Amino acid sequence: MTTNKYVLGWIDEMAAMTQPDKIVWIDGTEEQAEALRAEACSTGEITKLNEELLPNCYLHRTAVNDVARVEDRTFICTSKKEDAGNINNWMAPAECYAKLTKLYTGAMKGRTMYVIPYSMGIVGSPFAKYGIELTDSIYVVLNMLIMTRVGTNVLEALGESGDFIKGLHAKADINQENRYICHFPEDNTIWSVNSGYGGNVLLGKKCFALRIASYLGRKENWMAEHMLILGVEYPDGETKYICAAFPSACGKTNLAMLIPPEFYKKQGYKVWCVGDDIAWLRVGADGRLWAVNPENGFFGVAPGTNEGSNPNALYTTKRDTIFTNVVHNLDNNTVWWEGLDKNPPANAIDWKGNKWDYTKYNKADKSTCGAHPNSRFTASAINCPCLSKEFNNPAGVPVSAIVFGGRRAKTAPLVYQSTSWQNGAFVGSIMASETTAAAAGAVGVVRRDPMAMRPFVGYDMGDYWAHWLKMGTLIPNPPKIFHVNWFRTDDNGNFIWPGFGDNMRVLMWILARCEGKVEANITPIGYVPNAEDICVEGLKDVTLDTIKELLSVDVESWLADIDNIRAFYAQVGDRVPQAMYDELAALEARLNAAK
Ligand code: GTP
Ligand code: SPV
Ligand code: MN
Repeated sequence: MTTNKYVLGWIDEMAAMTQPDKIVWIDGTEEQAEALRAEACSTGEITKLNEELLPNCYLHRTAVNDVARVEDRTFICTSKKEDAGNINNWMAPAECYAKLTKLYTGAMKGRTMYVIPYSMGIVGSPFAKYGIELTDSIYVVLNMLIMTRVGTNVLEALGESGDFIKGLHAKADINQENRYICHFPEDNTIWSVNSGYGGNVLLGKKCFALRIASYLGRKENWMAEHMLILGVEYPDGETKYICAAFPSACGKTNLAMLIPPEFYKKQGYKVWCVGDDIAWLRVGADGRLWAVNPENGFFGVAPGTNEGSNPNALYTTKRDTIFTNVVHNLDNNTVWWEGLDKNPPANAIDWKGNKWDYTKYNKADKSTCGAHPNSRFTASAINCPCLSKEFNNPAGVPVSAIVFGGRRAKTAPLVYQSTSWQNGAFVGSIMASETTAAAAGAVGVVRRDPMAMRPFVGYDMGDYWAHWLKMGTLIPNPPKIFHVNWFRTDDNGNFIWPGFGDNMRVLMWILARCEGKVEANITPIGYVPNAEDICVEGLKDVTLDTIKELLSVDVESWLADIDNIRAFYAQVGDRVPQAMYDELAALEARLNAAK
């Protein structure tokens, strides 16, 4: 398939270590993919679903101990510890290579090593970066075929160059004690072992397109961010683009595919999805920031996806999709998850592979769920009904606004706008969110998650903030920066804001601000809308007073947060830019003045 000596030499070396029985090159053809699906079905690795109801769709269950990213087992292996920073786990490269070599040695005996040449971004475009993943999992191959651009054309585009990301994945025995997700940014290398789950093993995604890419972006003056990209088309046909960074399982896929409320639809507004998880951002020749989605599919959260919350995502999963850790409905050989509809299947298997009794389901007890809370669908971008026509544009789309957001029951208002790029970067640096099932560990605990990148920055967090500030000086016409929170709750713990499609109402205020078409109130934290400027037309339970409540800035709770932010900055350490401390001091002073 290639004569590239860097590729061939590296594969020889990895094969000598892992000792597969055979090596199969993935060429990107449908024939090969079909043969692999058949093989995986024959071994029970995947199950073919009802061809009439869900054509070309499959179900897979991962090991019970292997259902989410494992942040405590994820390492950034730079030669100097301080370059990985205090927020990342670090291991010396030599030590890590030695430790993992032991785990990889002979790990593919009796198995096949698949060689997946893939591109993040459109093959041949200036934005694109290439990778090769070696894996012993057909499930990984089938997912990578959906999530990235795979095939011989990648090898052709790579030519004889050694500029590619070397990814090695072995399932080994899925032993969580020996699970490691390790990044060697100085060697363009990723080693993953003892997992078979999503973000741990689809190495093009978080490992490459965020951790390694953020490291490269810092060196090359661009940005790799955990952001969705969407376009809002106005009735006159013009489209404005927004990037939004929310932590894992906090609403990126949902926002990226939103269907405008009736009120906007009637006027001719449309929303187009460019990406739902990762954005690569560069300064364009026109002085604006331009975004591409380096992925080719969606690895989306299944629970909660339904006809009301996200019909576009649901439609996208109706064909050519791999479902992971959802409920198997045995009556019609389809799938189900909590929040799909009100009819849980009576004859069903849960995500662990056991018979599932839906009558025992209790919302408050996650262990009674049929689908794992982090169960996912892997679906092709081309099957998405609201996919932007710019999806395959190698130049990307120009970004008008950057939006940060998280899950905050209190404190953060529905929306506010920063006062400058620097202040916006500060707003990103102090982001916080309640943890979700997307990563192993406790759920619902507020933690600081700067720019939604805490688990994904491939270097020191302070240096990452400095890079944000530097990018501000390199973009003559930068996007405006905002913060949103769809998750404020009332005293009974219910969400106050309806969210989902109605988030369009907030996006319209954001875009109006970008165009200087609407005034705002300056508060200690930034610009907050006049309540009348958030359109509530057609909303049942939301009045002007509700909006006022959602927009209120509680000075005391913000002040209470300042100490926590300061402690977090101290934890990030010496490389926190002075400008961030200046912004923090200025925020505190404004809050005190407003008391
Ligand atoms: P990753 O793929 O993990 O990076 O997550 P994501 O940010 O794409 O999250 P996603 O859109 O899949 O949302 C995850 C969860 O948030 C689901 O349970 C949704 O139902 C819920 N959610 C999304 N948008 C909203 C919203 O506007 N309001 C409320 N209340 N919940 C939402
Ligand atoms: C996330 O956790 O942010 C995801 C899913 O998008 S995973 O690919 O597993 O990281
Ligand atoms: Mn994500």
